[in-house]
Amino acid sequence: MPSSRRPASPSSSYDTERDSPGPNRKRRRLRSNTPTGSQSEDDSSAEEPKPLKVYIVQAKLDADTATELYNIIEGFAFKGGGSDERTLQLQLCSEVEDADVVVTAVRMRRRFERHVEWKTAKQKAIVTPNWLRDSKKAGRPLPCGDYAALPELEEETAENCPDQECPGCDTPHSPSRNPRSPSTNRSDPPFAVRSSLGIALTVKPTNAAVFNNWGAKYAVQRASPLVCPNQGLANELSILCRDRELEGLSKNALAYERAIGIIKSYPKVITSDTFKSDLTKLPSLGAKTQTKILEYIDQGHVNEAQATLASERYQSLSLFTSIYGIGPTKARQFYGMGMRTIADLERYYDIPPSPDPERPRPPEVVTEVLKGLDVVSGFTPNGKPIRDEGRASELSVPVGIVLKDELDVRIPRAEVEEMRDVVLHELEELQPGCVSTIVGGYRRGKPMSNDVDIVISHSDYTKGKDIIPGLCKRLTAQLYRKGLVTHIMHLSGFHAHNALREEHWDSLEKALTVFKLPPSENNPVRIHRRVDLIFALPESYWTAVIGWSGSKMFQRDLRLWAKQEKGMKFDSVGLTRRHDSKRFLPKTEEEVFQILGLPWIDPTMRNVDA
Ligand code: 8GT
Ligand code: MN
Repeated sequence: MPSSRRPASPSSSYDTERDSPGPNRKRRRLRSNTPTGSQSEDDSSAEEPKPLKVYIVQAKLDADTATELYNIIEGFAFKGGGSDERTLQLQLCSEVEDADVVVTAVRMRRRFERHVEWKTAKQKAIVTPNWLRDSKKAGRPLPCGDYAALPELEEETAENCPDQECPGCDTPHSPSRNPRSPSTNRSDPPFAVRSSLGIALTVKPTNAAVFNNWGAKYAVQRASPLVCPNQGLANELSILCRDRELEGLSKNALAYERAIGIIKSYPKVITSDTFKSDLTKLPSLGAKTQTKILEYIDQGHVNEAQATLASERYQSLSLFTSIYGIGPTKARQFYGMGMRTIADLERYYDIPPSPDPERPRPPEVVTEVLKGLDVVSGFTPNGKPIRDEGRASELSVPVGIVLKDELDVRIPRAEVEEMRDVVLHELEELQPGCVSTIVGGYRRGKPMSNDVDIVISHSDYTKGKDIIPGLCKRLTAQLYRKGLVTHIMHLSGFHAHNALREEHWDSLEKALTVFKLPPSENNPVRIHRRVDLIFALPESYWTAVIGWSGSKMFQRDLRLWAKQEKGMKFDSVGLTRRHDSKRFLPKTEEEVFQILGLPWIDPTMRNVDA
């Protein structure tokens, strides 16, 4: 709303929240004490009622039923919230482990076990499709026990049924092992639309017409939700994609990435009919990929993906590359030397093993082992950067190995926001008036992130040009002195913008760090997390936000689209016309799309990667 805009016109360029209501803004200020003017989606979760997480077992569902069920979930994610506390809030999961409720048409244990491990099944409510249909009719989640799909799990299903604790509902069963916060106090902004994940979108939602563009050539023309109706197929193909990456076959990997992108934006369940009528017409789906899709339609998995998953080589290479500092080439070298497990790597680097070989090192042991390693933090003990450019301070492989278990733990949204608040608090001390947006997977709606990415700039368009250079290093040094940043993996200086330079991600100032929140009453033990801080001049802010919001494939196609269709160059630093190097200075995120002649795609629909 206009009254909450910052007065000067340069700063208003940061204000994606021009539609944002006063109360939200106040809350945000209180929380971060920093003008996070551009943070648009992240405020929602603190007071959001959590949606019910639903996983659909596709086996035995015909295409119409599957589409019907996905539509129910989509419908209730979109329309959920508001002041109606009876509303059903649903969220589709791609992994059964993440779900509260599993919907299936399979009624026999033996058959069901082919799709979900029994151990996992016992911890969920396993219901028939009618639970979803009837809950939809009732406008609230009905007791799962009445809809148990498997006679063996009737009791568990009743017991594991999450209670949405909506005061208006007369839910016959309680108490719940999964208490959820009531939604009574929440007054949603009238414009707020929910993404398919139940996360409030305060940026403009993607226009409905874009959802029909699934046949378009570039991913930036299509809407790609985080979880799609053909997620199982996308996951299978992503195993093959990963395999090609690990083997250094980047061209083949890219072909799979493109196929996955198409599947991510295809809105119906793929069956032999829809495959024939729709997908065979797409030139970007090669014959090999088509065969794999047919295999999936036929048997619910892709043979080669399953064989790859089971192969020792794939397992070791995936494991090795999950360590920070090890890429596919190094991983293949280790494999060639006969190494297969993390224990092999630990012996090679002389790292003391975990006290309990069955479990990861506890946090205090991690800290102890790190102390014993020759760690290059990137800073002197006084907190002075050792070198300007990243290389010298890059994290060594042994540190990556020791941190692996902790860095593998995914970060829930609330903790992402907590880290953002801590970083911004320090930044405000150092330099008032900064603006920021949490980007990366968080901004695309991922419930759990692998790391935290924050793009930072200054609200004063003119003074920002002088304020931003060097600020990255100053902030990182301060965070390091305070023990919040424990390691620096990369700290890059500011480069002048070189409009036509190719082959680089970007030349923004950034610090790729390992971060640890201070202990709190509720969380006395904290673990290491990855945090990337990216600093952009005011004129680069929106391209940086788009660039770092991902997903990777969305970015790739954005660059390709700009180059091939518009004669422009897009990267996180800016938008330039190729023939005369004219630079555009977009003042909003939407303007970047407009300049590029693209429909607006909101961040939750940029999940082109599986
Ligand atoms: P995740 O962190 O939950 O795994 O998911 P993510 O947030 O999508 O992945 P990320 O690896 O943290 O990268 C965030 C986005 O930043 C990527 O989608 C990519 O498009 C963009 N990006 C840049 N520059 C760089 C860079 O130098 N390194 C990386 N890793 N990503 C970059 O614009
Ligand atoms: Mn990230």
